[in-house]
Amino acid sequence: MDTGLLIVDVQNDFCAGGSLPVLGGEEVARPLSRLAHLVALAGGPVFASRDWHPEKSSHFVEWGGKWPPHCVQGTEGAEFHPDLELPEDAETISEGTTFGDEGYSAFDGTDGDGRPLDLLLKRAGVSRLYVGGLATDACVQASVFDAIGKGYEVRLIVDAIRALDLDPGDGERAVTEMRIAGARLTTVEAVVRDLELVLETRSGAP
Ligand code: VGL
Repeated sequence: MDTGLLIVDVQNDFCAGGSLPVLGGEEVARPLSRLAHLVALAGGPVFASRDWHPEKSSHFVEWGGKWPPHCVQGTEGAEFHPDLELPEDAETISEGTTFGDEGYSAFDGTDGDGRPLDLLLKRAGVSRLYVGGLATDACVQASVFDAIGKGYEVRLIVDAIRALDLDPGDGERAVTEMRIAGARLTTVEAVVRDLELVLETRSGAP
C-alpha cells in the first residue's frame, strides 16, 4: 500500500499530568490507535515518533531553550501514552536525541538503527502520508512541512491533533499554514472509510 501513518509524539509529557501538557492531548491516542490498526491491516507502515531528549538539552529553559524539561530519555514522561496501542510492526522514530538537537520534526528523527524517517517511508513505497498527534503548532507542523517538502501527499487528520496554543489561535493558524503549504485536511472517520474501502476491495466484498 502506498499509504502510511505518522503518529507524532503521543507521549505522557504532552498529555494531562505531563510536564508540557497539550490540552486534550490524550484524546488523540485512541482514535490514532484505531487508525494504526486499520493501516496495518491494509498493509501500510505505521510510524510513531517520539521526543527523546537527553537530560541536558539546549531545547530546555535551563540550557538556553524555550521549554520545560520533557520527554527525557528513559522517563515515564517520555513513554507513549498508555491509550496508544500500536500494531506490532509499528516503527518508533526518535527525535531530539542529542544536546543541540531540538528535534521538532519527525523527519529529523531516526529508528533504532539510525535510519531516517524519509528513507524508511521511501523503502516502504509510501507516497501518501496520514498525520496526526501532538502538538499541532509544534512537532506536527514541522513534520507536515518537511513531509510536503519531501514530496509526500499529506493528509492531516484534524480531529486527531491538539495544539499547545501558547498564543491563542496558534493551533488554528498552524492548520491554515499546513493547508496552504499543500496538506489536505481529513478526519478520523473519513480515513476509516478510506481504509475500509481498501480492505473491502481487497477481500472481494461488495
Ligand atoms: C513539542 C514543544 C516542545 C511537540 C516538542 O512534540 O510538539 N512541542 N517540544
